[in-house]
Amino acid sequence: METVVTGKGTEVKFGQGLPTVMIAERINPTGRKSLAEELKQGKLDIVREDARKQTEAGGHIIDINVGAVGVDEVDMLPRAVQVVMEESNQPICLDSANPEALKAAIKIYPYKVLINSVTGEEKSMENLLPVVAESGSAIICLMLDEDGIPDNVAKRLQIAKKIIARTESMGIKIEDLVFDSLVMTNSTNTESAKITIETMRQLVAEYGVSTTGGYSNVSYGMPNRDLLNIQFISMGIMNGLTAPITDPLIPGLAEAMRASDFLAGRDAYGMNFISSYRK
Ligand code: THG
Repeated sequence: METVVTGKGTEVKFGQGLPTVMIAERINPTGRKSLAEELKQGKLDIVREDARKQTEAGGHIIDINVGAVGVDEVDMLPRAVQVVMEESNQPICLDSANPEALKAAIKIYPYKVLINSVTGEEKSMENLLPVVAESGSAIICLMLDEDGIPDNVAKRLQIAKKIIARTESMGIKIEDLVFDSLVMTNSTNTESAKITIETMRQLVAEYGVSTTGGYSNVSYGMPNRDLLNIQFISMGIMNGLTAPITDPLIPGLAEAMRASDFLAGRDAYGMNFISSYRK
């Protein structure tokens, strides 16, 4: 099973057994005052620069999140998409909780997009799944529902199964679903990272689906976040993580991911690993 998204002349494929793909997370004003300020003023210079830098650093899919207080996402998300398309041929991931903003952005993107995200909430599925079915997009599925984020593996899996059943009944292909088993900071609950990985492992064992997650969330509130993020992504890769949402500018991350792909049997004969050390 392969998930495919596209940009101008570019096709990005990911899935179980395939090399891990990076969804580049930097276009996101959360925790970034300068970007939040710029977006509020209707400017997109940082967005443009981040699209370029992340593409150069090997980001495969560019996540675009313009959600901040004082920003009209219905206006700004399509404008940000336009700017990212000018700087990069990589496919994009539309990161918004606003269905109208997602629809407006999908309308102007002429390739196959990854939508971020639907949840197991009735309202969310009603709003977004018809859009996915109609536009032929792929979509990230968060394993939470009306009761919030479950603190255990079984409930998260139950929500994933509900989404699979619903999408199947609507003719949405399972390879267009990318499951997020929910990454929380491990600083407030040291079982948190383990629950995320165990949920993913069990879902992959049963369905062979593609997976993602905001892997940088794991290190909030901790020193040496880059180290924690790299380690957690590596652990994810051995357990079926196919496309983490992360910062491609983290020094050593791309190398660590290639090492993990090789060790997890996702890089036949180590060809990618070896060729990255040839001149
Ligand atoms: N799942 C899905 N989508 C997501 C998330 C998820 N999208 C948003 C988020 N979580 C993933 N993206 C980020 C982006 C940035 C950071 C973490 C996750 C981050 N930023 C630094 C901070 O806030 O301290 C600032 C970085 C900088 O200034 O350079 O940590 O879980 N589907």
